Amino acid sequence: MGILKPEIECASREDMKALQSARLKKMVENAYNNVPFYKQKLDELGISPADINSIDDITKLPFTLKTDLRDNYPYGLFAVPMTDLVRVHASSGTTGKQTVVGYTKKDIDVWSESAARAIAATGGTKDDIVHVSYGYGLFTGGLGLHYGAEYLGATAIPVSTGNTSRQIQIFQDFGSTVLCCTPSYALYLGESIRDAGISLDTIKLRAGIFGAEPWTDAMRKQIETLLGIEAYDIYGLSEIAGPGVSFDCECHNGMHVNEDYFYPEVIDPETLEPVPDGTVGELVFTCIGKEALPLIRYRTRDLCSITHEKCACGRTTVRMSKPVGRSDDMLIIRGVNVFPSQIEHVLLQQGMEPNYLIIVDRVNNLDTLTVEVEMAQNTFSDTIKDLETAKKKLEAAMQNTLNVHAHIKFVEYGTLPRSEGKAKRVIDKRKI
Ligand code: DLL
Repeated sequence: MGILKPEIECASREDMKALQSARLKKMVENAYNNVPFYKQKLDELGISPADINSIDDITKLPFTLKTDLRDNYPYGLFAVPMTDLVRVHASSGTTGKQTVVGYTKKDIDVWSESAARAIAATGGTKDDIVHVSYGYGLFTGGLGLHYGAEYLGATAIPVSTGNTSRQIQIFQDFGSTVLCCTPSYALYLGESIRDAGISLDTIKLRAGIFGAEPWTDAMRKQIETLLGIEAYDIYGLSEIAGPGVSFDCECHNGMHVNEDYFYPEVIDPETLEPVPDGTVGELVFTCIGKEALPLIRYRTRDLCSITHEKCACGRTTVRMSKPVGRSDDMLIIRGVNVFPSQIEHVLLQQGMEPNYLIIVDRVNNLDTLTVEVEMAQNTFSDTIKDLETAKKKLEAAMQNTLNVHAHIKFVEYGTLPRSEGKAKRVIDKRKI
């Protein structure tokens, strides 16, 4: 159902490999000739673009890390001059600085087509009305699905996040047929519709495309019942493109990777050696179809497995399992990526003690973030008013850096657990 580009999505393994080999060769030349960071890395390893002739040569190439993007902030890894860029996006970095990504016109096309394949896989056509409730802005969710819908010729409604009653009114009045948002927000929307006593007969939604955070099959069933739709998974990360790196088909048996643009590998995060199909390891992508940011073997930190088995839907593209965790400490709170190191950075910047505890929970299907912070030893005599002011200031600073609300709770000096080894800074109470 809904295969947008059958010549690619159902290609034989040989044809796919030939395409990937040609594209890898071209992208390595681009990276080597235009990104000093890659020239230096390849020179150090004694590799030249001429050594890369097949996709199997990819293991000769070095890995790229999120810290490499930070060290070359903001534009240092771009392979094209700024004049060729038509868009930038950004995602959370591990400290105060964001990870910046850029796109040429062709890159936007590649990404839009990738997202369009995901919408088509739900049975989507130009007759669909695609209600986009992912955030619009530096986050890739909103504009990614928006351009995907337009690429398909469907009608995009750029609703963005929040204002739940308005979202529901738009469902009813604009005739939205496909909903795109985080799975936790989809659940919240479904419950709000139920609790308001609104009949599903007044809503035309038939499918949902949910991602940007982990979710379970149990959640899928709940969302499907509450909204009367079929729910599909979509995966992506800003560094590689945004939503549409891989997507769910009607078989719901792993997400099809758009591997003609984003070549996947799974490695053992300790030895960095590739692991066989079916074994969980860290997912690594090489952008073989992009011009502006040709990342080589980018370590996503997402843990999953892949399979090359042909899917019952007819597609032959590699499928990845739902990510089962991360090989770093990144948290995803309401779809926003948060690193504990960012929180620590803000606390120190604001002159606080580096004794803190991050507590993440899910209340009424919405994530909550609380940061317990120890007051300095001499602050016990502060008035409540002073504490309230300090709390507000800290909450504003957190919001600025994290892009998500953190509830600050001051606790008395010396009350947070001290650890003799690696400090346990995060308690995640969500059961995902
Ligand atoms: O979350 C892009 C996106 C937007 C994907 C909308 C899907 C829908 P980042 O903000 O860079 O990009 O976060 C990327 O989010 O490395 C995963 O850890 C996690 N993630 C994304 N999609 C899924 C998913 C967007 N379907 C990080 N299931 C990734 C589980 C996901 N985790």
